[in-house]
Amino acid sequence: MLETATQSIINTDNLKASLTHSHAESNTVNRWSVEQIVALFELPFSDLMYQAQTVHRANFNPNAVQVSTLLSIKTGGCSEDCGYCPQAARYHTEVESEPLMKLDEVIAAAQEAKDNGASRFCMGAAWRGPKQRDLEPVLKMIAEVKAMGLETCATLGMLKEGQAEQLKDAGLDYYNHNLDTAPEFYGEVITTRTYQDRLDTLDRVRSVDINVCSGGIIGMGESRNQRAGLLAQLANMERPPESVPINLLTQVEGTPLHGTEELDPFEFVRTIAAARITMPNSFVRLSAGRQSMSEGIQAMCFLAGANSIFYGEKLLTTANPEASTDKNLFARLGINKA
Ligand code: SAM
Ligand code: DTB
Ligand code: SF4
Repeated sequence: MLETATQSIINTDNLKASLTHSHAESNTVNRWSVEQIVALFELPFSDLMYQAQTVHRANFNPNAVQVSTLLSIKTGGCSEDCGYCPQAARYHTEVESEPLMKLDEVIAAAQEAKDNGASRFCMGAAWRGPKQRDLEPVLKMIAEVKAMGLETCATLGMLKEGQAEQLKDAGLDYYNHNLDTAPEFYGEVITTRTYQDRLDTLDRVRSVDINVCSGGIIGMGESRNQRAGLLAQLANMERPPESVPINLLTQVEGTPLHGTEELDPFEFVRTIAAARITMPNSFVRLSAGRQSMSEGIQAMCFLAGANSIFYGEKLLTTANPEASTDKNLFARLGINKA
C-alpha cells in the first residue's frame, strides 16, 4: 500500500503523539504546520470525519451542543471596512444604525434567551473598539446578565490598555474577537485594522483570564491553504481559544464580498473537522451561515465535531434558524443542549 504523509496522520495515536510531543518541547514550537492542516483537508471525506469524530469523542460528550444567543446592542454605522460586514457605515446595505440599547431592553432579551434554553448571552457592538464612555453602560449590562445566571460574552471590537480588566471586573466570561482569516488573505478583506491589532486584543483578553472566543469566516474567496492558515494561527496560540466560531460568509447585498463564489458545503464541513482535530479541547461553534445550510450539512458539522451554535432567530443583523426549528433538529439528532 502506498504510504503517504497524509496516510501517516490518519492514525489517531500519531496525531495525539505529535500534539503531546510539541507541547512538551516548548510552547513556542508550532503544534500544527499549515501543511499538516492542508493534509487533513485533503483526506478522503470519510477518513477526515472518522478522525474528527474520534478526537471529539475523546474530549467531549458527542451528543451535547452548547447554545449561545446573540444580541446586537449597538447596530450599524461602524467606521471599519470589513468587506463582509453589513454594519460598516461605508457600504450601502439595508442595516439601519441604532444607538446603544438601554439596559432594560438588554435584560429583557437576555431573559428571553434564558427562557429558550441558551446558556450564554453574547452582546455585540458595531464599534472599531469601545470608548470609555461606551464601555461603562456595557459593563452594567454584563453585570446584570451575569446576575441572571447566564454566562456572558461580549464582542465590542479592539480593546485598549485597561479595558479587558474592566470587563473582567464586571463579570465577563468570554470575549469574542475573530482573526477572521489567514494573515496572507487578511489585507484583501480589511484594511482599517491589522492582524497584529487583533492578536494584541486577544492577548489583553487572555492576560486578565477572560475566556477567549476567536475564529473566522470561511467562503470569502480564500484558498484551502488560507483556511488551513487561519486554523494554524488559532491552534498554535500558547493557549488556543476556548471557543472557536467558524462562520460561513453570509453574503449581504451592498458589501464588497457580496457575489463571492459559493463554497462547496463539504469544504465547510472539512473546515469544522480540521478545527476539531487541531483544537481538541476547544468548543467549535457552527456559527453564521446555518440559515442557508441544509439540515444534512449541519448534522455533518456536528458529526465533524462542532459542539456549539448560535441559537435564536437573529445573529446580529442577519437571520438565523428559528429556535423551534433548532429544537426540532436537536430532537431528531438526539442532541442535548450542554
Ligand atoms: N465590531 C466588532 C468586531 O468586529 O470585532 C464586533 C462585532 S463583528 C460583527 C463580529 C464578527 O462577526 C466579525 O469579526 C466577523 O467574523 C463576523 N461577521 C460579521 N459579518 C459577517 C458575515 N456577513 N458573515 C459571517 N460572519 C460575519
Ligand atoms: C461570530 O464569530 N459570529 C457572530 C459573533 N461572532 C459575533 C456574528 C455573526 C454575524 C453575522 C452577520 C450579522 O448577523 O450581522
Ligand atoms: Fe465594524 Fe465589526 Fe462590522 Fe468590522 S465586523 S465593520 S468592526 S461591526
